[in-house]
Amino acid sequence: MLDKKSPLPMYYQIEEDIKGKIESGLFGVGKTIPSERELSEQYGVSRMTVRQAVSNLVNEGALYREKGKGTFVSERKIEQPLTGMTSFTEDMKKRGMTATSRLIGFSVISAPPDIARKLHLEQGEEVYEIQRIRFADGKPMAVEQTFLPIALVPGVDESIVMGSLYEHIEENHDYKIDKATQVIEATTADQEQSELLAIPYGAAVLHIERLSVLTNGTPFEVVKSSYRADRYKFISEIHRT
Ligand code: 16G
Repeated sequence: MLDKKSPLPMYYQIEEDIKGKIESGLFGVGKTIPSERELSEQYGVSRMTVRQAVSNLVNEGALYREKGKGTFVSERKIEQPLTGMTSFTEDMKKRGMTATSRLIGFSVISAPPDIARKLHLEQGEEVYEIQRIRFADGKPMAVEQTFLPIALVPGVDESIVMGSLYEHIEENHDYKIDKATQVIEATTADQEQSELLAIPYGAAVLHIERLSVLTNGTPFEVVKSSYRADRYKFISEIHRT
């Protein structure tokens, strides 16, 4: 099965082979893969080589280990294109999944300096601070902290943010959402995030900050979110012009 004459290292060939078996469904999601001993016999290589291949796949998120139980196939990551500006609710609908939210914070505060600057507000102007856990088919995907100027979008309440905020903004106000600037950074889960997202403390998290603007040029939201890096990847198409 492996090409011993190939310049590609053995562990790499094993990784590709295991990935192929995951793709084809031969190794099912949530199921264990064969043990190191079995794999080393099947591939005719040392256990060290197998361990390296498996560890790389664990680091990539394709597999996960459970102490004393073995190595399992992870769920496929959600592939989020970095092109259109969509809402969480729309993203899930497109994939045939159901979006739900748990509200963990809803308050009116005077805008912190960085938020006031980004939303072009005067010092002391009030914003809603909304904290939601976003779920896809009941599984936690992200924690979002949203800041919205009250003067621009008055009347937001807890029941509104349990649904789609973008739908509310576009359907209940004379606004059209235009665009956003987004910054994505790598972080690790702190204690709170690990509890909210049901991931281990220190697990990889993608921190995203979005500043969104209406078609009339007014910035209307700052969102700071933490996405599970084991469940999400962001894809961008780039052109060489
Ligand atoms: C997405 C956006 C978030 C926006 C939310 C609205 C990112 C990183 N975040 O989660 O900025 O507030 O959608 O979703 O893409 P909703 O309309 O379902 O409330």
